[in-house]
Amino acid sequence: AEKSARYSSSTGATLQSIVDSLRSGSVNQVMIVSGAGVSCSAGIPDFRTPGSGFSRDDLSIRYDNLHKFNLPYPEAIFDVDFYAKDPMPFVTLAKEIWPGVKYKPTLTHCFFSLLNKKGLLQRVYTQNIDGLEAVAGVNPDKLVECHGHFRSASCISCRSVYDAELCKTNMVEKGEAPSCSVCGGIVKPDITFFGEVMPQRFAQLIHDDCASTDLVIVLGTSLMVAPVANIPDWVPNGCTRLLVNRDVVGTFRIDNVNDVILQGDCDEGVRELCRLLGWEDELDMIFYGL
Ligand code: CNA
Repeated sequence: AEKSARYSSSTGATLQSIVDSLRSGSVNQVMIVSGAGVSCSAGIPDFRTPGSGFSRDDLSIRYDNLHKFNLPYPEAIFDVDFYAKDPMPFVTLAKEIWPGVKYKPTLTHCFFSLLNKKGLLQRVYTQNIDGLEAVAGVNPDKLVECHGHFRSASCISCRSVYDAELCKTNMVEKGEAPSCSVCGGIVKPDITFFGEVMPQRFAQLIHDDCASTDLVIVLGTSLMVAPVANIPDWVPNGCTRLLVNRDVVGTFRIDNVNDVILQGDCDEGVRELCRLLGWEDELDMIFYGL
């Protein structure tokens, strides 16, 4: 794995100042903003990393069954109009990533859980739909799954609720999208596709959370999908922002006084942070105890 390559060299926030403020308790409302990169080491590809993403060639490497679908572009798999015409690419993916079926949380998910356990977690805003935050032990009230989840399902035409267990049986065991018993439309789990409205929970919490957070940590996201991409810009002026990512993304800059950047693999960055905090053993206990 890559070593975390860069620390902020500014006169403002540093990795050490973050460690000190977490240790002293002067920072205790930590907001996490995360994306597909935090699940890569679990074996779930992200959208954009070459060689492991959702491009047609990459899909054929990762998923035996997906290459035959000829997705016109990677995001089509989460496009509601595309799904209406051809549900099979998403059904095939859903079969793979349905929470509890195949994948286990990463060290980074366990870090979220550790913050929760220590009473320092304000909220996790995740763009992921793999459910691995909850599997790692993050409390449901600390979690905002910005792009939905697999625990409920509905018809994309008339919005009637469809039994989530039945949806799972259809998709995971039979490999097909169920039809709505009310209108005959196509059903899907309540994963927010492009062109759909986000879960209300996001709007209910984001304003107050941004106003009261005292540290935002952004991990494993390209910050390219709004509105989650804008969260790091909504925190109060002077709030420290830590980025743990392979790429420098969004408005993070090495010379911003409030920004600290750990460029590289997020599991490595999280381990480094926990080592400095003296939390490494507890982190490993959660990870290896799962
Ligand atoms: P993205 O656009 O694919 O960006 C991922 C980011 O993470 C990139 O900047 C990568 O460089 C970085 N990255 C990749 N691996 C690592 C790693 N090991 N350590 C550190 N950084 C890494 O993904 P986003 O989440 O930003 O895009 C938003 C979409 C992708 C959301 O709507 C998701 O639902 C969707 N998605 C989710 C999953 C999932 O649930 N696991 C998987 C693939 C896509």
